[in-house]
Amino acid sequence: MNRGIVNVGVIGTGMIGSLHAGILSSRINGARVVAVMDVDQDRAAAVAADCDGARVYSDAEALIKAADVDAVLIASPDAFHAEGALACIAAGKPVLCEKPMATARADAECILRAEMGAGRRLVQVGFMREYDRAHRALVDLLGSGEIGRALRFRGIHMNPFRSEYASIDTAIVNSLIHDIHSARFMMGAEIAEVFARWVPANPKDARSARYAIIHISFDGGAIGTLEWSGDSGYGYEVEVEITGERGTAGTSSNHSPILRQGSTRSQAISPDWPERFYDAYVEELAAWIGSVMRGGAAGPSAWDGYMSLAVAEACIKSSESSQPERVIGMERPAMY
Ligand code: ISE
Repeated sequence: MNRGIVNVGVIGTGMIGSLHAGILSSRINGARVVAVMDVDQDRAAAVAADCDGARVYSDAEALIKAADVDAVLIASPDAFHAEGALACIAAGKPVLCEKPMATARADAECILRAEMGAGRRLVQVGFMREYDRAHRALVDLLGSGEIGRALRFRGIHMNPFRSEYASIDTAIVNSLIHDIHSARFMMGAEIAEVFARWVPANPKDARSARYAIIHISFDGGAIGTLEWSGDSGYGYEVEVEITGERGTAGTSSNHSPILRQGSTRSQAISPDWPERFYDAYVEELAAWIGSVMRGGAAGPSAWDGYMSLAVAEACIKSSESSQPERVIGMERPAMY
């Protein structure tokens, strides 16, 4: 690391990779994007041009090993996250790995074990809701004891249509994984059991997913639901509501004005996640660069990446068995 500047390599320059690269080069003091990689070289070149002429790579491993890359941001398609994170740990480089950390619990366990072998945290997982102001305010309120012990979690996650939610499996591993993590971190307890029900997007394809509700039970007895849509028909919304012994509290995230006009009362809703969570991404990246400068990693850890996949695996099992399923995971290692 050079004179307090963290040189970042970005792997994957799709929607989220280009958003991260743009924020790193324009909003984060002390960060510089020096390399980008994508199989689509034109797309990578366009992002590099906006990052002060960063170098363009076609090979992720070469970017990770480049001598002037201090830290790596992985935003490639989900199936490539695990191998990228493992290569970063092997190279001793801090990595912000987009969610999901892997696509299967077994691969997440390899990352966890590799990081434990390295003896220090190098991995931060891109669960950016931890940096969202509305989520933080709710966590603070719970922490203050205002509503007492949390008894029930309700997560709402409405998406506009995107073709990648082809099946309930991808809906769980790519999208509901955020809600799984939110439930764990906001309730401060692990999810012990899940029961997945959903409505297919295509009645002729039972595993296609339009609307899902996952019932969850936490260690310690609290319960909850994660409600998800892959085609809200109106835009993007994420809300959380928690009921405690002495009251119910929820996130308040829509700050658009309420407009009364022409016998109508209306309020704009974010079209999609880049608009809703832009500020959270800025906070997330600022925190990540800060922890890299201090020589470590903070925020959502490889343990969070691993446990969220353990819960996701149980959700998929429940979607196949039509039964509640226990979450199977290892004991939390002392390092986390
Ligand atoms: C997307 O990949 C994200 O991470 C968004 O936050 C989430 O809301 C969306 O469903 C995912 O597809």
